[in-house]
Amino acid sequence: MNRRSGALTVDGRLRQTAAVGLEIRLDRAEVIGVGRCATTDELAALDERGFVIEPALLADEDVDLLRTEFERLVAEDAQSRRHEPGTRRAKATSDNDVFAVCWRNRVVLDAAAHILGPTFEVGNVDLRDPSPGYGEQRLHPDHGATPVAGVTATWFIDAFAADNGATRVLPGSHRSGAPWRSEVPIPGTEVLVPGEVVAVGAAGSLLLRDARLFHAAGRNSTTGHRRGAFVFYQHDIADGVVCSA
Ligand SMILES: O=C(O)CCC(=O)C(=O)O
Repeated sequence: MNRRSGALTVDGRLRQTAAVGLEIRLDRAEVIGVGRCATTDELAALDERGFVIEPALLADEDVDLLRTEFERLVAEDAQSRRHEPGTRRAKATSDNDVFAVCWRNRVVLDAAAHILGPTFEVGNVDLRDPSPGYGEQRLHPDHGATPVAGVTATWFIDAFAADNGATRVLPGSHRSGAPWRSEVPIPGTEVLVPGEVVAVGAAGSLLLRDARLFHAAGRNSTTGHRRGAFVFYQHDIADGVVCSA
C-alpha cells in the first residue's frame, strides 16, 4: 500500500492529506530545509560506517522547546507507557511546529537525498524516553526481514551518555549485515558486540544513520531522562516503521 499522504506544492508549501509519510522533493529542500547543508565528509561517513554524529546541532533554545513539547505530547498520549514497557513513547506528526526543526533539518534532508535520491518520504517523529533501569534493546535495523533503504535521524533531547542508555551502533553493519546468522539468537543486551560504538553527545546533537545499520538503545542506569526524537526517511513510509527488538 502506498502510504504517501502529502506533498510539497510548487510554491514549497506542504499539502497534507492524511497521516504518516510526507513526500519531500530535494528541489524544495532549500525552501523547507533548516540550517546548513551536509558536508561531503558527513555523507562519506554515512556511506562507509553507516552513521555520523553531529555534536550540538540544535540551539539550546530549540532544545528547551523540544523538551516542553515532548512532555506535552507524552502527557496527551494515554498509551505513552504502554507502547514499549519501561519507556515513555509518543509521536509528533509532521505538522507539529516545534518538532519541524528536527525533520526539516538540512543536514538530514541532504543525507536522505544522498541515500534515497531526489524524492523520498518522511514519517512522524517518534519520541522515546527509557525510564531509569529500563530501555535496553537488542541490535536491530530499522526494517523487517528485507533490508529497506533509508536514513534515521536521532535527535538528542537530553545528553546521550553510556550510562543513560545512549544508542549503540555496529559500524559497517548497514553493508555487511549482522555478524551472526539469522538462526542464531540475536546477542543479548548485557554483552557488547565487538566493534560496537556508543553514540554519545550533548543535548541537541544528532545521530544520523543508515536505516540498515544495526543499532540498539542501551539501558538507562541513571535516575534522569534520556529523551530522544527519531525521524525516518524512506521511499515509502509505512506506519510502525520502527523495529524495536
Ligand atoms: O532509543 C534509542 O536509542 C533507539 C530506539 C530504537 O532503535 C527503537 O526503538 O527501535
